[in-house]
Amino acid sequence: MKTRAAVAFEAKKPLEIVEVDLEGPKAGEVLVEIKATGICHTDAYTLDGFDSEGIFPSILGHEGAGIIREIGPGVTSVKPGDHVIPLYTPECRQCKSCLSQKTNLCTAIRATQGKGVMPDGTSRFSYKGKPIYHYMGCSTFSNFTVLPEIAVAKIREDAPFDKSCYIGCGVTTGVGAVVNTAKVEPGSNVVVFGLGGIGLNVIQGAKMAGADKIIGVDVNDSKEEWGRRFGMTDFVNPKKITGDIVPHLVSLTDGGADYTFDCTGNTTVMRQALEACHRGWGTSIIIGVAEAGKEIATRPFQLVTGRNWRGTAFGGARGRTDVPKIVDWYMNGKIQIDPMITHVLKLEEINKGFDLMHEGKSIRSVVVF
Ligand code: NAD
Ligand code: AHE
Ligand code: ZN
Repeated sequence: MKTRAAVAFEAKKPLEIVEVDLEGPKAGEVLVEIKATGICHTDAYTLDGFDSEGIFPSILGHEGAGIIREIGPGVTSVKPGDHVIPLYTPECRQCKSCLSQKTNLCTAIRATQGKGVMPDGTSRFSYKGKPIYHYMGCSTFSNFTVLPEIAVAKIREDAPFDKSCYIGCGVTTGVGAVVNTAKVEPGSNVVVFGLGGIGLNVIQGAKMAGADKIIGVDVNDSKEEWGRRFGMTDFVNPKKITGDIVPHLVSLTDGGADYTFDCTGNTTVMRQALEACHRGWGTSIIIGVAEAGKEIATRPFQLVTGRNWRGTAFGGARGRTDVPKIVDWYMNGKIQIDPMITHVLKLEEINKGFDLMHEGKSIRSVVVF
């Protein structure tokens, strides 16, 4: 079939809207009509050439929601008409990682996913006879896409696509980092670095978990109002304080934070986030994705004296199990999504979504098909 898609033909070039060819689902795969997709900073990072796994030409996008239109042989867990959220972190429930119950990082199809192909080693997308690569196993910047059955979460049908798509990455990543990875306890002091599409969800997760102080850090002053809207109690712009940010945060938190979260992808910030943790127990969670080649550093003494450095992908969520529950949280009013979707765009306007993100003018832009 033919489908409209925004194709990343080359790094650092705007996406081009073209009609691509899409092969139908093979065994264990499903065809999904994408109804809406968010634009996450990770898409921009890959488009900008910072992703060591970035492959071109490809169809980016990993934060979508849509409807199953066709299933391949052997598919049993979903059927045409089901509403689903594509999962860049699938859940096969059979691999060593899934069975361990210690991680959400299913390994069933990770190797082929990183190479931009389906589990059989081939792409379903092509343009003018040449393959176009998949991205993060999702490629939601296409009106139709093919996914392995283990990489879709079936969700309730009354959830609006233009909001639920954000659960495909940003919401689950931010809220999940708090509840699944850090397991923030009531009364905790929390510091969130980077108040964008992920950081604001960390804030709303921390508020939901009963955190006491929730300090937001951002270089963009306009983010203060955003943070306060979701439960932030204090705001720090590192450019506006005198002296180093770490002692400033340590004094604001009576000796250091119980939990800090990096939602910037900046390795200097990651170090600050660790060092702003309380001696003896503070835990810093890395969410941000750093550019290829970047490394983190700190004095080992920071860890010897009891600070913990951890990371999280997709908020530690097991997609097929946890995503439908997060959709329920949204539908029941336990978490907010609507105010964070600042821009709704047509596919033809998708490059504007990237510009708004780089200019710090959006929280989440959503493309509706
Ligand atoms: P975003 O662009 O919406 O937000 C980033 C925010 O960080 C902005 O408000 C920006 O002003 C702020 N910022 C930038 N540099 C800063 C600095 N030096 N100090 C303080 N604040 C700074 O991006 P997003 O969509 O929220 O994504 C945030 C990061 O999370 C990205 O690196 C993205 O790739 C990553 N991410 C990771 C996962 C995961 O599973 N681990 C999932 C989604 C996104
Ligand atoms: N491809 C990059 C790594 C990018 C990365 O860490 N991605 C996160 C999700 S970001 C979503 O917005 C993730 O899921 N990581 C775990 C995994 O298996 O990719 C690189 O450095 O090569
Ligand atoms: Zn993302």
